[in-house]
Amino acid sequence: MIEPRIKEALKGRVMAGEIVPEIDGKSVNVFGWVHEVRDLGKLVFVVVRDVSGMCQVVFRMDELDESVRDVVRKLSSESVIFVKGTVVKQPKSRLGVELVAESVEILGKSVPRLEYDPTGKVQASMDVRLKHRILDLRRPEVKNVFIIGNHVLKALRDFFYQRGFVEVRTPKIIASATEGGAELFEIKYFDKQAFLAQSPQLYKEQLTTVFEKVFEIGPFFRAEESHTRRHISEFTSVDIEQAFSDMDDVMEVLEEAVAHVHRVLLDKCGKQLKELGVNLRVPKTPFPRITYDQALEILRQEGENIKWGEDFSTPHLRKLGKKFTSYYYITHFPTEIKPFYIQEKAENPALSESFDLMFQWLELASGGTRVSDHDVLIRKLVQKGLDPKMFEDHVKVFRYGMPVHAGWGLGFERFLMVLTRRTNIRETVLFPRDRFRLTP
Ligand code: AMO
Repeated sequence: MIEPRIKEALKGRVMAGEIVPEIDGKSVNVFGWVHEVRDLGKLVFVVVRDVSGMCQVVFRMDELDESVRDVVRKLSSESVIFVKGTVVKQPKSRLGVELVAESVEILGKSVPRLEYDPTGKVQASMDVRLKHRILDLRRPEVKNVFIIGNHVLKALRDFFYQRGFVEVRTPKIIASATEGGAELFEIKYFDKQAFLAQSPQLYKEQLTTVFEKVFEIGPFFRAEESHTRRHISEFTSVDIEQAFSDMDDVMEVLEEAVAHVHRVLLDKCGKQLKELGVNLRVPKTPFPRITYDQALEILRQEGENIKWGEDFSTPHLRKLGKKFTSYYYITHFPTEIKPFYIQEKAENPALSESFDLMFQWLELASGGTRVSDHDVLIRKLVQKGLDPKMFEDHVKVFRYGMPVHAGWGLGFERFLMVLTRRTNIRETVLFPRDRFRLTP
């Protein structure tokens, strides 16, 4: 229960970000966290932070009751407080306005000394930041990444709904691997062995026979041994799959979705982008497309010695990224390096109807036209050394009428990295999980 007195006061709550010179003279109630205290003796300045932003509160100690002064002296960083006061225009101060306090109450006490400084004044390593993640998240620029992420998710959903996609949720506990066995988390499922899903791949394909166009935004799991700035063990995949479509159709959906997200962010997140120092521009569609062969040729001209059929390494992609400075597609990878569910090119089965969406050097999404023929699927499973019997629940769907279909999976965190210009994927996850991190 909230005390009736506080409940009443909350009705008159004004957000810190709404304390502007234009409301000079107004009596307001502010609720938030103590971001910073500067004690100048007769004047005590307290920066109060809430979800909307920050405001500066000034306590003119000489004019306040002893009981209020007592509380002011006890204020510690990150305590939750309720301040009553009057808005006063203050051209000299940074925000041009102050809240002259009449009273203050501590509603949630914080320890006198925090293990981590959420003002961001003290530089901290990524490890230290993640160890104290909840305090780190309170830093405005850190929080901004997630406010933007929130708008990205909504923009994507709106885009898919508008295009007639049905949102689906597929199992995260599964019986066999879909994206190769190496990166699979094994779990105990009662008396059986089970795995955490790496992607919704097989389910989303099957569901095109019900809903034609499906999308899913959900958590997926990869036992990533590689400890890099772009790999995490639990990531969010944005997946689509659509019937009666090939790779060109879904590449159009992907680039338009990406452009739509940029437009929405420019409209809704100007403040957050500015605070992060991001100058976002809507990318022109269609995005440039180069084939695997063309990319190989470019790299060879740069002196790289890559055999046809090899996947590109990070140094290779970094070289390509110097030439392609925004979004672009690499298409038609060798069949050998793509999963069993990707369709081969009819006129050259060594190449596949596949694509990756890149931003400079970073792979953001991959997708393609899928195998839709039952016998081809069996052949491809066998060629990859997989036992079709293990995939019977999937394979049988191909005996019940499977249309030509295509789709892609976009790594949400990597996309958010690009949109917010972060260089480490961990900055885009509230509580990241990686090879060495399982808490907090
Ligand atoms: P893929 O394995 O390429 O394709 O994954 C798709 C996208 O998901 C993101 N991603 C990751 N992000 C962070 N950490 C990871 N460990 C991680 N692994 C993958 C990447 C990647 O481009 N089923 C196919 C997609 C499809 O064809 O529809 C798939 O999973 O951004």
